[in-house]
Amino acid sequence: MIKIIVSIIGLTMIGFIIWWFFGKHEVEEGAADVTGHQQSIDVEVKGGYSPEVVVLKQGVPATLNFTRKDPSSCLDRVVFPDFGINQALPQDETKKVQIDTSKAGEYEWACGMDMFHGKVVIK
Ligand SMILES: [Cu+2]
Repeated sequence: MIKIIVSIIGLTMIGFIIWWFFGKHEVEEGAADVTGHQQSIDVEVKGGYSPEVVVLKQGVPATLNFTRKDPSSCLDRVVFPDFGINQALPQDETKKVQIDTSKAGEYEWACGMDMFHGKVVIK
């Protein structure tokens, strides 16, 4: 009887581990609004980034409007290593981050401690 219980617990844990590593964690994607020769998108910062993936049009100057609604100091900076951007995000203020869209590609951003991540896709 004990053996059966132990096996069931073991299988449940294995199942959980498989789900944790291989399960689909949904990624929210958003495309910037293009108006004339400008594009912009709002990104909410709250326990992560929403949307987490931002799609931009190549060659159109882009602005990401970050608004931090999370009191945690973990998210009080946003860093784009590829663009040399390290922007402070005061709580409940919207900070504009200009992105150079001249080169297509995927560029990651992160919080100041590199714990939360987002991505800009330029195409
Ligand atoms: Cu952090």
